[in-house]
Amino acid sequence: MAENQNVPKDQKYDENQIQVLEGLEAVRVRPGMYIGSTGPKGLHHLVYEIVDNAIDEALAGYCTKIDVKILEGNVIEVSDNGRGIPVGIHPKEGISAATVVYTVLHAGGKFGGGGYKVAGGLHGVGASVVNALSEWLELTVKDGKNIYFQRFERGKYKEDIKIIGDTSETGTTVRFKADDQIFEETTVYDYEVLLKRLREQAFLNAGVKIVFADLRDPDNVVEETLHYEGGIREFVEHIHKTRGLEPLSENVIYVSGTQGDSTAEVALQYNDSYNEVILSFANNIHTIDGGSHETGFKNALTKVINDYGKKFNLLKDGDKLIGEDVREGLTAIVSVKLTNCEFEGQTKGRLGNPEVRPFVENMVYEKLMCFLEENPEVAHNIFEKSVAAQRAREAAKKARETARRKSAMESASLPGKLADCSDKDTTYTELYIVEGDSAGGSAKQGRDRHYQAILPLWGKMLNVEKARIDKVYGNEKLMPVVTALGTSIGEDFDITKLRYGKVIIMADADVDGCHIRTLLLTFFFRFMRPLIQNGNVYIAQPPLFKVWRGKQVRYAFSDEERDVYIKELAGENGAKVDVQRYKGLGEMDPQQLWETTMNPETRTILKIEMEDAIKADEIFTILMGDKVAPRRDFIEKNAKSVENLDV
Ligand code: TSJ
Repeated sequence: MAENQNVPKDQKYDENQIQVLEGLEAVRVRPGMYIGSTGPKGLHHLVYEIVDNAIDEALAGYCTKIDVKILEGNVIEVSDNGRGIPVGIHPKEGISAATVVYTVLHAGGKFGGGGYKVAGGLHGVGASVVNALSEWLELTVKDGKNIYFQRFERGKYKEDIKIIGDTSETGTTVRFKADDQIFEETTVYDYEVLLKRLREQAFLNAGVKIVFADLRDPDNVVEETLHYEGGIREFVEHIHKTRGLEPLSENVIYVSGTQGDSTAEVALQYNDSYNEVILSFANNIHTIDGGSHETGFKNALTKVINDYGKKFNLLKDGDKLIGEDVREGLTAIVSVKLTNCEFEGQTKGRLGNPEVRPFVENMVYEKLMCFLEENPEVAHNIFEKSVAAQRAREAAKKARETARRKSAMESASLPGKLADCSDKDTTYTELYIVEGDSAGGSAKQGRDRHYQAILPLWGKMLNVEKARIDKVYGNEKLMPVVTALGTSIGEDFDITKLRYGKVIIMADADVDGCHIRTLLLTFFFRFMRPLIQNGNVYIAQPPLFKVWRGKQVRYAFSDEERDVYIKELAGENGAKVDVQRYKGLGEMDPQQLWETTMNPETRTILKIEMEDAIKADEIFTILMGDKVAPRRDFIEKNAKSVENLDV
């Protein structure tokens, strides 16, 4: 091949090529360092990374539409009608700038003088990382004159970028296939996961139009246009609508401001629930653990409602609303865009930048105060709601004190049904929360009583959705969990009092089990959040099948695994293999339960992350709320997982 690009033209080029290949090789050796994981999360991250670049072009004002397609074979295609990645020779690298973007680490969007002010990319790793982790990637650029094309395989290219036709259009198209050598678990995309994130991006970048299509099944093509001129205002409306929550005012309140190159915007609205939903973003990245922008917003909201109350003599002297009071039933989106974001914490989920707190705090205080003064009716509603929350808080305090007195009288007795463990060291003690008496019985007999405690759950489900925290104190299903854990809840929560290092929810794989998991996770999320943030909560993974031939036994956790074991045990001559499907934990004897689900040497347990808890909380709101339409939508969408749910 005359134009083989791996044949050096000069010394400088040769050095560059070696560096490039070493760079991308590093990505393939440690993909987790660049995209977090090589599981489904990392796989979906590839798409975000590419789409973010197209969104940057849209935000720069050069592109009006972004197409995202899942093609047959889980190939992703992202195209925009922007200017097209520059194809000219990069002065430093000596090759086309577009090629640089795909082969040099951290080159995305930042090359040349025309870089963007606000760097995109989830962690800004860029297109080269996607390229390195793709079995193949094809780039097409249209510059209004020519169509350019280049193909890469696992980050390497044989041919330079070349003209393959002419055009009067402009834009960039990328097609790639994730490498199954890297993404060993799966290279199959989840439509709903991508949809959720693309929709979020469309809300966060008002006016950007994303057309998302799933073309994998020709008989069932799905397409959705995500285009919100109202931006994060519509995000708030969307949350209320999909969760079946009734807004308390007609319009979403919206405030925004700029400081230097930074911008901040906040949209908020109250609803008829008692929950707080605040989603914060920095440079379009969800800051799941909040940070300075979220703190600034919360401080401003508390101050503005208190000051409004004082100013208009609505608040009695010395009375004060606290943050929890003013956030009851609030849905808010906080979005900041900065030239330089510092993400902190173990999972980089918190915005650090200290200067952002006063910026957001002052902006929100001033603009929200103006709004409240101009809209006294809305202001009064918010104020009344906050005062009602304050009263409920007082009532909860009384209930708490009663509960405390009671537990003191009962010498802090543990729940009667708890089968406690004998050891106390939380580095290895575990509490299994088990639904169902028969499963509870097996678990008690099967456990290692030195470090495993069993708490069977009984009693009626509390509708946490419509209950404030004071109701929890009287609930017969949840109180034993609270007492067994020893931490108390809400404001009183104290992780140092936690009696077990791991809290493991063990429930059946059916609808009731799903219900109880959702209830408990929602409960932990709302009333014991640090327990989840600290990584103490787990879900047990009982097997779905027992496959055996004589004395040879295998346990399978999926249909696929079951089939593999059947083949394996049947051997060459296809001997008879028995299969039992476990309908519930109760069908396993204590020894089986120990072997498959409880023995730390052989079991799998799933650690709950904040995202899982947030999802459970959303599902819970939908399932328990009193609106029918969102519940029906949810069940229709999730028909497979909640087949027999009877509502
Ligand atoms: F990142 C990527 F390469 F994967 C990618 C980039 C993927 C997709 C679907 C689109 C894009 C992209 C990049 N769309 N538009 C652009 N624009 C530029 O790279 C660009 C164009 C012109 C100028 C200029 O200063 O003239 C500057 C830039 C950064």
